[in-house]
Amino acid sequence: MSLATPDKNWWQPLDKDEKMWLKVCLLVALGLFLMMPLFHLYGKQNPPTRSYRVEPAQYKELVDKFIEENAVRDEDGDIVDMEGIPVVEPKEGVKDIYLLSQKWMFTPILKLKKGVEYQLHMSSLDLNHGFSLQPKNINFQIVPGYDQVLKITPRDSGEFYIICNEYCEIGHHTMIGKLIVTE
Ligand SMILES: [Cu+2]
Repeated sequence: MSLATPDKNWWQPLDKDEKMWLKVCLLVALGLFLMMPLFHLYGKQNPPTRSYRVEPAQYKELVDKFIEENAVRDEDGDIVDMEGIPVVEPKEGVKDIYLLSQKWMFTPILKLKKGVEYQLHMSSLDLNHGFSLQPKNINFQIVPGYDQVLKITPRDSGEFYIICNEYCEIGHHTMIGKLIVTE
């Protein structure tokens, strides 16, 4: 009956029920709006608050240096011949740790200690990538040209997978990294 004229003058002053529902909607909207600043102040998962402009090549140098200084073995267990993805265990006192994403891998495999606070640097060499830590509910965007620093303290030990959740061309579905947390 969309062609029929409404049988009431709907633009006349609102009746009691309508006013009540409008107030309910307004309160819900305000509540959701306030969640944003509250999550920022009290939430456990917040976006990086530090980010810097960085040239991809420059960032690659930082990652290479970090790997060189801290690598323990590659993913196949080789200690000397590091052809695979290196496993990096930050030395005692090293707070700044680096993760590089590029088509279609994450380097290195980070081996962290439970309960230790780190500054995780993330950037990309080529396209936008995603950092989704499984099976945890952590999800960030990795953008080329920016070094985004995330303060993290692992609370659980085990092996976790990093999945790229930003489509990055043909090999996107194979882009999986690993993060190890030891006791
Ligand atoms: Cu990707």
